[in-house]
Amino acid sequence: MQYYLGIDIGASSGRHMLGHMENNKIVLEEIYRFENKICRIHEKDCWDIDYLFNEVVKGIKECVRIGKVPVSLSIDTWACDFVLVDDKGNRLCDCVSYRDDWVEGMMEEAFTKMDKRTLYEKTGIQFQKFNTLYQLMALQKENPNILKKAKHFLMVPDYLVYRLTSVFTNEYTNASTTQMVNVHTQTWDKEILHTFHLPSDIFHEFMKPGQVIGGLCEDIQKEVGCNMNVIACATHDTASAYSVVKRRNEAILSSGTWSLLGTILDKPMTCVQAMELNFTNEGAYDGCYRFLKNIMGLWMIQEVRHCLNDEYTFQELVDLAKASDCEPSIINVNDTCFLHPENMIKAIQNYCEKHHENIPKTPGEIAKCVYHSLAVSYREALEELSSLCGKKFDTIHIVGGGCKNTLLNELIEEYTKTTVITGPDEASVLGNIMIQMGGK
Ligand code: LFR
Repeated sequence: MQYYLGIDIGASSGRHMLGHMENNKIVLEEIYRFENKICRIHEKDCWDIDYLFNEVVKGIKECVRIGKVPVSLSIDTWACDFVLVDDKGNRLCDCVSYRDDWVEGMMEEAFTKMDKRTLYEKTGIQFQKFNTLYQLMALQKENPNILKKAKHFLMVPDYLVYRLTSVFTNEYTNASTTQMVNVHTQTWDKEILHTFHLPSDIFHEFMKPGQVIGGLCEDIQKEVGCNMNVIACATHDTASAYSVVKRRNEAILSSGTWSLLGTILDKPMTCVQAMELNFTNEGAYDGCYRFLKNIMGLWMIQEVRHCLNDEYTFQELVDLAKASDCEPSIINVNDTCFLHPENMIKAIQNYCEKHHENIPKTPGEIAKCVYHSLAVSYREALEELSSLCGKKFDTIHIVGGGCKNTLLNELIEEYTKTTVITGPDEASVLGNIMIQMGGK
């Protein structure tokens, strides 16, 4: 039996899943799961990258322990975040999370160096205040020496791969989200790097999904007790998730901590309208483009749940929302006040007060407000997608953990007047494994 190990790390958890072929179908088996969360490190909201690496290794060991040694592994994670490494392979900075506010004001400053239109025409990337480019500007301001010492710029999966293999590489789909990659040539944009005083030699030539990066380095081989190939999948989780939808011309919603609503295009769309609606053209696993919009997503309800001391399960929150008979208050989930509020419930209530909506109070009312508002934001994004692509979408294909939320699926059908197709829920890890298997 040939096993392939997909390691998928999201903002709230990571998982190791083994995949193998059985009767022409990929069978997945969960081997190991671990928690992930934003931690306060050196007064910033960060990912504990050393902890994540240790968990990666623990999960590999678990495969060995149960006697299912994979032929290869690949890692996918969220995008935009990075670390810098020096010539000896030492990490020079913390892995700051895209939710930290160190990027405040950077995007506006960027436009004084390169105008917004040029940046969009070149990269096709949406304007989010946490794009890697703006994070690098924040770092430059705070501690310019770090960039001077840096020899390697690595996105989160690139860094984990480096720790496993000793190979420095940048994988294309994740790099495409940095807003420093030319969308037309699919290479680092030299003019952007130059304009923003970024040393071009720290950015490596791209690995494309499917390429073998190398074997495990000796130390890791000793620790886990075997060797295997490390392969570049589409290391951006959304790119791996989108890769499982084989039908073209469909609206796709990758539903997890973020909701990513869009479609696959053969050519990037960088017109003024696409820029104004803030659609992004991110790299897809096969060289095409994921033309999509970021929507705040299930982060909203995850944070509501934390504010309620994790007393309710997600299903209980769904049930309470269903049972609530109030008119749902509708909020703009994409308002930046929801990106990382101290208290999500207060943020929702303040927003409602400011916008003359009824203030939801009970857990059921709050959950109802979130689910209805998400569905409304999907409707808006779908309408924008239709107008940009010049066609109507009759179905939305929902992949990722969020597709198991039947209430949300019903609301999406109701608000968007489309048919919802769901699954797989483990889309990122399945995409990851399919790419390792050679795109089966
Ligand atoms: C989803 C995701 C999105 C990206 C966001 C931040 O997990 O990767 O695609 O915009 O996280 O990196």
